[in-house]
Amino acid sequence: MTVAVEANADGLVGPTHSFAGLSPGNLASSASKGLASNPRAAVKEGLVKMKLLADLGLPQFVLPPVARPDLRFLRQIGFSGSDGEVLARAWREAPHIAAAAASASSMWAANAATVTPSADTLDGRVHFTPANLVTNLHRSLEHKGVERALQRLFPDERHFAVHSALPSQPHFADEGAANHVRLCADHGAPGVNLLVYGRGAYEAWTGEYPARQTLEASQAIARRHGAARAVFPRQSRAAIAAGAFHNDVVCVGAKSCLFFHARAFEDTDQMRRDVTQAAAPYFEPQFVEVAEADLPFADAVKSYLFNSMLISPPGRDRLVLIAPVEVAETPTAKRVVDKLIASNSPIGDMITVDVRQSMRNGGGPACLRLRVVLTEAELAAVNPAQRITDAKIAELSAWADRHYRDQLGETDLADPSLLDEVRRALDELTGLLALGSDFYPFQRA
Ligand code: SUG
Repeated sequence: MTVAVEANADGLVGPTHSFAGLSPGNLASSASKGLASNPRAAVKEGLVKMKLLADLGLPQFVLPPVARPDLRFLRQIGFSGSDGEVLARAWREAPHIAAAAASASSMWAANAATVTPSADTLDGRVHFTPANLVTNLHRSLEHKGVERALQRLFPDERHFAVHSALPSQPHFADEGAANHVRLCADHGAPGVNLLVYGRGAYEAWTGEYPARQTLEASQAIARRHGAARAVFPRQSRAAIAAGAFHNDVVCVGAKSCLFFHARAFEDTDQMRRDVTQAAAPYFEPQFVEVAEADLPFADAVKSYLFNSMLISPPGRDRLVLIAPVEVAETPTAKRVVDKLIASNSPIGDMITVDVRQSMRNGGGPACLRLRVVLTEAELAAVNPAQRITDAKIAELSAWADRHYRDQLGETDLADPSLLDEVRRALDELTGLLALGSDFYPFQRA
């Protein structure tokens, strides 16, 4: 068996981080609509989490934000003139669209792509498909920039295959790794890939909130990645109706452990059978199911317990939850974790992180990271300038202090000087992360 490790690439929060209420069915996003955000605090919360993971011994990388506001998109829909004029007209005539064009939503790297590690692919490379995120306008604007960012981070085609997104239309609605869990005995050993979907492309969807992933999208990804041992469980309709817009809001897995709420899947028994069967020659899955009586579904969504990262740090024999502080503040969720730690479950510890700025938009610790299992040779081929070290954290914090505002309301988003501020910040970032001086569209113009 090849030895491999779990690495994470977190989305760096962009300077336009805001609360625009852009995601129906994401209860936190709707509840925060109109609040003033704090981009500087947001980017720092993310950096603290990245440093924690690096200190725990997991290779940690950072993904640059996509450039916002998206001037190309605004021009595509008919706004013209200088960049300043385009923005001013868009905010005046179509504020909802202007807000979408300004969103810093590429920070949620779990939606950047679906990743299949080399142990599970036909050609022995790590495969990435950027998510088309077609369900929400603001998110549908991310995938081209994300593809470019992934090419920079994983540049060596002998090890990595960075695909383009699936066709951008509702039949192939795809939200990336937020709907993917990989189970295995060891990271380098053959894994079972759960690709969780919300609806079929050809069925009528009558839910109040959108189901963001189709079965057809998940199947297409498994096919193009040459992914072995793929299973396709269905997310429960009730979970989507109650605010679980991605499966990673109610389920997380690591190694052979799948930790999930009893209401996460449409047919839990079927999911258990399919996963057990696919894993059969290699390992026995450990299902840690949390009952409604122990954790009401609303508390699961409020606390984001299942949006914890579940990691296996070197030197620890049980898994560790990297949970949002909201878990410690939600008595039912806290009790569930205390019980798991005290018993001899696969989960042996919890460390909480404060990512409240992201949480207010429905993004917990697991949303902020793209998990990538890498062998030693693959790890050596990743862009080293994007690796998180203490020095990189210090550089990025100082950079954020120089460029980020500590308050951003809707009127600030329309402020023409914000565009210049953002461009200065991103231009400097391309140097800090060795992305090249033509990385962003505004640098190529
Ligand atoms: O797609 N929120 C994101 C949160 C993504 C969370 N990711 C995972 N669960 N993996 C979304 O709904 C809100 C932006 C706003 O309302 O301004 C937003 O896009």
